[in-house]
Amino acid sequence: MVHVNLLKKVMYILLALLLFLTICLWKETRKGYYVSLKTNSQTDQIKVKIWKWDTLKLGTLQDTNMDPLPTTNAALLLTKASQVKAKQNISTIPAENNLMTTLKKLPSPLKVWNRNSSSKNLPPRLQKVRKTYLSMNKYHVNYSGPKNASQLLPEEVMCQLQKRLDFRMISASDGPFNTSEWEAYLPRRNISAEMGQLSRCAVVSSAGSLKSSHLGPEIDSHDAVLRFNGAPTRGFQSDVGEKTTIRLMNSQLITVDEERFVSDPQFNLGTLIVWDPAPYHASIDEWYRKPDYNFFRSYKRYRNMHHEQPFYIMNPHLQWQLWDILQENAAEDIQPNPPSSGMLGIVIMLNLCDEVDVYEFLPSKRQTDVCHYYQKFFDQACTMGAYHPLLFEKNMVKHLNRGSDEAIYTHGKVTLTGLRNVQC
Ligand code: NCC
Repeated sequence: MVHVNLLKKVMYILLALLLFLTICLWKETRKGYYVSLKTNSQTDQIKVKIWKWDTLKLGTLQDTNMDPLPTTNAALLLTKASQVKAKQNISTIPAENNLMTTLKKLPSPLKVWNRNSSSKNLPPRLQKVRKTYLSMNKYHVNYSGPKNASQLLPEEVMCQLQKRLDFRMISASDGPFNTSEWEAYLPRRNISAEMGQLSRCAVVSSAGSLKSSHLGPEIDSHDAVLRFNGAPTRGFQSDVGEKTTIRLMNSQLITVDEERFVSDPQFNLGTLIVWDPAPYHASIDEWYRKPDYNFFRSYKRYRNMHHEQPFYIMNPHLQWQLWDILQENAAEDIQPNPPSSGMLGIVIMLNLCDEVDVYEFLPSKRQTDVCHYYQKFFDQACTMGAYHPLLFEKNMVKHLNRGSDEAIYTHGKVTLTGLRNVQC
């Protein structure tokens, strides 16, 4: 009898402990980036993600990559001051502002992305991952150009993007694709002719911070919307909208998840583009012989089923042309791996549209450790990068932003000028 009572007590204690841990975990999922510094050790324990194209363990981030911005109420009061700052591409609201009395009464300052974010401010584990990729140099990068030689002005960087990026997709005239078989598979029209001249476009990152954003109607108000990989709209319309004009996918998705890719109707909408990591500055022949993921079979399978849907293969040169520009403008060595789908999608839309709004690529006030808005797993590397040089991509996008810091803070929104409107 004594034994049974003791067992009961132990079970109650264990149940209470389990309940406590569940509540802690739940609270962690709701926690924003701005308070995450205090909880690094907790979040470390719940890291569950394995990174793409590799199995390196990831870490937490620290908030030195974020510039201070006043809290929402104060942000309204400070709009003018920060707009001036935004024009100057300096994110910090000056402390000497006479609204400081108001600010003092508000909670500690909140932040937006700092365009000079350094890998030194990443948590040790992410720093280690970056270093491992640097020494691994899987794609044989032998870059010898300038590095942050002189920080270019935003307009100068835009000119670099305009002049040096080749936006052509693979066509039947490209080396190994020059066969009658491939000619039958590849879309006949080039992508610019297919899409036409677009005015206002939206790029929707897959970040967890889109959850509860209510940005859906705003996103859908654009002429064209680009989404990534398997990011769904169904069930998330109020936060991410439902319009999908272009879906950019990595080759891993369509190869590894082939059955889902060919059967899930969400992929049957809009124009599809697939990209695959290629060796640094490799010829199309070299890459074709040894793609990172051999996605050609699943590409053909999908094309046989949906021949009317435009489906392009990205020319592998684009990823490294973009990478070179990212490296040139970074103050340190960036991961020698291709840019993320996010950054590639941004430059595709810059090429097709007059103006591009990018959502939650630079995190808003909703910043969270939840990786995607459509899944429940935690990984701060989704935002800060591990395999992809995301940190440096975000620095560049912040540098190019024509919008205000408030728009980043409230909407996670960055506004960029389309490349055809850039005077070089
Ligand atoms: O996660 P992913 O990206 O599909 O996200 C698309 C783009 O959104 C931006 N993003 C995402 C999450 C977040 N918290 N912050 C962000 O800024 C990034 O710019 C990102 O590129 C990819 O780039 O293709 C990636 O793909 C996934 C995965 O392969 C696909 O989702 C298919 O399942 C990779 N994850 C893994 O391999 C585990 C991810 O590394 C990069």
